[in-house]
Amino acid sequence: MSKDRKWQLPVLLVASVLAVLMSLSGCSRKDSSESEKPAVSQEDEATQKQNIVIGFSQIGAESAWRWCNTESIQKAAEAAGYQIIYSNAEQKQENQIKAIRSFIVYKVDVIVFIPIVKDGWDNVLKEARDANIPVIIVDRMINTSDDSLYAGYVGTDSYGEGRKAASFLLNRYAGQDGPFNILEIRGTEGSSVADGRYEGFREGLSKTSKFNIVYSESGDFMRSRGKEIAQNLFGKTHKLLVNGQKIDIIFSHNDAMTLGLLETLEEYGIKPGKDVVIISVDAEQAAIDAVKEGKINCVVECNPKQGPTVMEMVNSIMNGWSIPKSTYIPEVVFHEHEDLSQLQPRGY
Ligand code: GYE
Repeated sequence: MSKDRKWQLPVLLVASVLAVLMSLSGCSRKDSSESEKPAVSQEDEATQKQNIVIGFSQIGAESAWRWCNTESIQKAAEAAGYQIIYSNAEQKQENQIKAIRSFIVYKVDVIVFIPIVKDGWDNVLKEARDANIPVIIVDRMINTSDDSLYAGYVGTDSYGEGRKAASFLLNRYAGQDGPFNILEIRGTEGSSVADGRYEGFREGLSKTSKFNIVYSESGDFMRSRGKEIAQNLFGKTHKLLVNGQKIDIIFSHNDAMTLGLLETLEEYGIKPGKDVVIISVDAEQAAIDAVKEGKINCVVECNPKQGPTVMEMVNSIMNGWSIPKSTYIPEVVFHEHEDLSQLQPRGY
C-alpha cells in the first residue's frame, strides 16, 4: 500500500498539529466569500481546489479491504487536487468523535467519515452542521432520525450482500431437502454492515425452512478472530461440530475472518470448500485465489474503491450542487465453477 500519504496523524495529535500543518503546507482556509467569486481560469481553479481541505476519519486498518479503502480515498483526493487530513481511529468510536471535533476546529471544507458503528453520532454531527461543514458518510451507515446531519452516503449495500449470500445457497442446494446447518461469523457488533449482512442473509433464507443458523458469533472483521473462533469451536475435536451439531455451511461476513478460519480448518485436516461450504464477503485477491483453489465456494463482492465517487460528491458540494442521499457502489458475486482466470488482479 502507498507509503506516500500526505498526512497520517494519530488522532490525539490532530488538533494540536493542525495549525502547524497549515503553515507548512501553505494551505489556508478559504473564507466563505471566496466561493461567491465568478468563474476563473483553469490555473486559478486548480489553486482553489488545493485550498479545499477534507477531514477524513477512517475506522482503522483491520483488513486488507480497509487498507484499500483508505488508499482509494486518499488517492482520489490527491488526483482531484484536494488536501486531505487523515485520521485513523484504531477501531475506537471515541477517537472518531475526537477527530471530527478537530476537523471542526480546523474548519475543514468537508468531513468524510466512516462510522465504525451505527449509533452515537448525532451530537458530533450537530456540531459539524452548526459549523456549516458538510459531512459525507462513507462505507458504513449511521442510525439517526435526523437526515439533515449528513449531505449524503456513499457505500455498500450490505443488506443486498447478505441476500446474495443466501441466494447462492438457495441455488446450490436447490432440489435437496436438508436440513443444512449454518455457522455464521459476524462483523463488528453494532456496525451497519454486520447488521445488514445478518438481516439480508436471514431474509434471503426465509424462503425455505431447510437452512438452520445454529451458531453465530462476532469476529470483529479481523483475521485473528476468525482463527480464534475456529480454534475455540473445533480445536478439541477437529470435527465440524458445534454443540453436537454438524456444520454444513459457514457464512463469514468478510474475507479477513474467512482466511483466518480457513487456515485453522486446514490445520485440523478439514477441507474448506469440500467438507464444509464456505461463503465470504469482500473479494480480496486472497479470497479469489481460494475460490480458484476450491477452498471458498462463493465470495460476495464488497467494493472498497469508493474514493472516486466520494470525490465526485465533494466536487458537487463545493460547487453548491446537491448530492444524492444514498449512492451504492456496484458489486458482483464470484463463485465456484466460474472461470476466474481472466479476472483483473484485485489490487488488495
Ligand atoms: O467488509 C470488511 C471491513 O465496512 C464494508 O469492513 C466494510 C467492511 C468490510 O473491515 O472487510
